Amino acid sequence: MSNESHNSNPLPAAPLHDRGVISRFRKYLPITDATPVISLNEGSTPLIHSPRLSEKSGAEVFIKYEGLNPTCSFKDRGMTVAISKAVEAGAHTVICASTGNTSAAAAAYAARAGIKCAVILPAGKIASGKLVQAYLYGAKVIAIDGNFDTALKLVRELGGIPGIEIVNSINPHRIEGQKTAAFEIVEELGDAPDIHILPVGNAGNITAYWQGYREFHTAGHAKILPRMIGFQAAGSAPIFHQKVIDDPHTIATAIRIGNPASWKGASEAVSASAGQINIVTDDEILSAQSWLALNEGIFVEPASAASVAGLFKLGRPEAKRIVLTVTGHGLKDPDTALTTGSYRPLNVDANLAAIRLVLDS
Ligand code: AN7
Repeated sequence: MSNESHNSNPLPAAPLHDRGVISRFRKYLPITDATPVISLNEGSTPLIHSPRLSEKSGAEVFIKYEGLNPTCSFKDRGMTVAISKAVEAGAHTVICASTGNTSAAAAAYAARAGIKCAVILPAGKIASGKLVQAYLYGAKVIAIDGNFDTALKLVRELGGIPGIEIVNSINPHRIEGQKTAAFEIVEELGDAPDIHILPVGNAGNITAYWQGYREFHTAGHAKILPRMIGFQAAGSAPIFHQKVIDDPHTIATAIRIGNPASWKGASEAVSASAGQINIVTDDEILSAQSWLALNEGIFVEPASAASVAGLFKLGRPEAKRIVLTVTGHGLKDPDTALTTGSYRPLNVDANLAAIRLVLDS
């Protein structure tokens, strides 16, 4: 076949092997010619207009659907940078504490890089979809009798060992990668939104988005800066209460964190942007999760639904455009939905008449 036969293809000739956030935003990232790019084509997630949330809130509402990253959470954006830099530095092993999604992303990118990965997790508190990812990607899965905060403390102590790199968000390369979500939003909307809402756990993501928005503002790509509004689960809300929570609890296990590593970054984002840290209850989270699936066809995990519950709590805030980040896919945690909802199939006889009866009811 001659080359001419492809001339009708309208797509630009981007190299097929080079489409992740590092290649797209290289000049804003700590990447040099010496950095091997470890990527799974993360990023470029859909920014989905939500007619029903727009109607309810009186603003144009868009959902940044981060569950459509390669490991089904926003963590992939930071992990491509953190693992690439770890390989550049000669690491043979990466390690992280996690409530689940970070461990899935670390394990996948380590597999891709051909290095080892160990993850330290609070025993019994990891959603099944995340755990099975860590196993399949080949990580050493270490479960401790303690919460995320204890796991992170242990990981910090392991970080001094040569050849071992920590890939929690205390690693600044994680934040660098995660800020690319803000870049994508500005690219699509042509500016920043008036308000950006997202769930807050360890507070790395709110820190990263704020950094991204500021950088694109400074570069002249965005005229405005958004108010950053973060939602914590009511039982795991150290930033909201301004004190460490020793025994955090919430059904949204991803954000079951009592002493966030990026507490300072979140506080800065909130005060510099005239934003806020607020809380939503587990009941509000669960009903927002099913509301979003039912009304917009978007299934997210409980922690991600904190954004939606948060917008409901804000009501009709002063804003023309609002972006909500939903951080992880609903299939990460099918068990919570199945055990808290009252879902069961309608069992009928295997004949048309019986099925028609159900359809008509
Ligand atoms: C779906 O995986 O902390 O405020 O160890 O998985 O940046 O911590 C996960 C956090 C929100 C909170 N939504 O983000 C981990 C972990 C989902 C998450 C958060 C997490 P940060």
